Amino acid sequence: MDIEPEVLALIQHAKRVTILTGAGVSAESGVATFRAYKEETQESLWSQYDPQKMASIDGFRENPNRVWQWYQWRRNELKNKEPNDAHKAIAKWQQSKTQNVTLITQNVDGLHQAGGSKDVIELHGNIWRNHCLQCLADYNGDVDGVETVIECPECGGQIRPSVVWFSEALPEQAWRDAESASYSCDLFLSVGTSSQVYPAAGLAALAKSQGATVIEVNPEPTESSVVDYCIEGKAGEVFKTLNI
Ligand code: BJW
Ligand code: ZN
Repeated sequence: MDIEPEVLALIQHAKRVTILTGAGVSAESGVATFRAYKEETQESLWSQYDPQKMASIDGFRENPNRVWQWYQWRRNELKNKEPNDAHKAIAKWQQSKTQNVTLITQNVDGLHQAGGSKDVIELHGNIWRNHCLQCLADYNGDVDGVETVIECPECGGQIRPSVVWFSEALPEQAWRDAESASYSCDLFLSVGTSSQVYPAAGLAALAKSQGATVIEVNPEPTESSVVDYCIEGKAGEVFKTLNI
């Protein structure tokens, strides 16, 4: 795959790089994305499941076991998934002595960490963690194979996956860190995200408003108006070519 020399130079010479990743970065690991793109053969999650039923507090209240079982199914699907070239290249890039690289992800799958990234700003939580809906205490018990909602040992409330559902606030510290990394970078790389879900999708505009160049990596360019350059390709292939 070819990357324009001008774009390559921007990537190689930036001092402060902020990367925002989305489900597309895990696609080459075999993880389903939420929204399909036109050449995709794999079914996307939202083409099969209703986000209001599966990823909202109202959906959970209406039928907690249905939502819990959906997350158990997704955890099961994720169990044998491995980080791909994009996860690994980003982790290696974060070790750079000459460039400051901050990683923000919307993904809940933990594959960046599995690929070697130590510092990951997780905007939408992590599917491997659980907490109590009522008292908010973390639940650290083993949930493997558990098919009905667990009661909180502290207060009897319901245990839910520690991910951010629609209409819920993002974790405060993660959001603050993401904003400041976007505000202060000279290159903002948006990788494998449809840029449709806010507030994460607004970070590129924030970076741009402070003078950063915005580069997108996506096999299908998004409609985002703040993107300066799009590298049209799959994240794993693009990062392999970048060789950073
Ligand atoms: C590849 C590839 C390859 C494929 N390589 N690329 C109007 C304006 C502004 C905001 C709103 C609005 N209406 C409603 C809202 C609020 C809402 C929102 O943004 N909705 C939009 C859909 C309109 N946002 C929220 O509710 C957020 N909270 C909030 O705003 O609180 C304040 C508030 C409260 C009340 C009212 C309003 C505001 C919370 C958002 C939480 C999102 N949660 C989810 C589920 C997480 C848990 C779980 O995993 O189950 O997060 S939804 C889902 O979307 C998931 C993702 O992180 C997120 C983003 O998706 P992502 O990562 O972009 O993936 P896809 O699938 O969309 O795209 C994949 C891309 O990869 C595609 O472009 C492909 O082409 C590409 N690709 N293969 C590279 N190999
Ligand atoms: Zn509790």
